[in-house]
Amino acid sequence: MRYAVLVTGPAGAGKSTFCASFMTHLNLSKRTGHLVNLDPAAAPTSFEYEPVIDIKELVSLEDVMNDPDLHYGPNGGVVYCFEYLLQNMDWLEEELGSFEDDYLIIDCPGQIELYTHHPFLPTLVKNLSRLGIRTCATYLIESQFMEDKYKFFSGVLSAMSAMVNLEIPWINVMSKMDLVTANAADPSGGARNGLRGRRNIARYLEPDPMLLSMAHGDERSTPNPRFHALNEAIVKLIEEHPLVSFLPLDLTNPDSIETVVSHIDYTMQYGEDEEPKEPHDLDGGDFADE
Ligand SMILES: Nc1nc2c(ncn2[C@@H]2O[C@H](COP(=O)(O)OP(=O)(O)O)[C@@H](O)[C@H]2O)c(=O)[nH]1
Ligand SMILES: [Mg+2]
Repeated sequence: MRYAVLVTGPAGAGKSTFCASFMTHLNLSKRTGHLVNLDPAAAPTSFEYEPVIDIKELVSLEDVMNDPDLHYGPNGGVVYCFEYLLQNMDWLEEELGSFEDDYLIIDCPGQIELYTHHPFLPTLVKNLSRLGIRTCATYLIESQFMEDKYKFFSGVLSAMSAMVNLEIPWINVMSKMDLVTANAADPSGGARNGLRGRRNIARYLEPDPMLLSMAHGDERSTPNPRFHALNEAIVKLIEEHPLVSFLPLDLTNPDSIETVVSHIDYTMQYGEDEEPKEPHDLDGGDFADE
């Protein structure tokens, strides 16, 4: 059985950093993971691990932007790269073909339109499942989103939008929790962030829609009364569809990585239908070299 974990989320959420920690964690657990880079704009030096498959070998943002016939800026250029990959799925299939019992960690690009309306991810997922690869997705939002209720809820809505577009198991992750832990220990930093203590953090990890309709006088952003009805409607939507909760990820804490990886394994039912090997080996009488 082959497995793939899509690491998704907005730009700067910590996807590539998480992919590297994920690889390290698998190595330390004597498991093998393979890194796949699908970000055509990834910096060449940003890889702690060399990807076994790299979209940049098919098409890179740099090449597209330097192509005098195309006239693309960075955003149009990235979208062009996705379209190009979609039209050349046989390339990906060929690259994937050489791996049998695998655990792929797929580092995705951060363009938000990919998660709201572009067919890139749904098509990618369809192709992975056609190839018999069991796939799940993680969606990372950085903990700084919790500093501002409105930014946070726009993050929740983007996660929901990405989720409903992909019919695969899905795990939301609140990344960079090391920054929150540091601030929570420092009372002035905590207050500056509007995050006072663990109880408040819990209300973000299991999003409490009431956060949105409550006015805090000391918040940096006070709600505009004109948006009251809209906020109420969003609160109702989130209450009626409690699809989104977040697993905290603190890369400075190995237990935290372990917890997130175990949720990923569980959601993909990793290893559940691997054949038990010992009985066969014993029957064959030759188990010395296994
Ligand atoms: N403090 C902290 N910074 C992080 C963490 N993960 C990533 N970063 C930083 O956030 C920035 C974006 O990270 P990157 O992994 O490139 O994000 P991507 O765009 O989602 O791939 C980089 O400067 C990282 O060093 C984290 O867990 N804690
Ligand atoms: Mg990245």
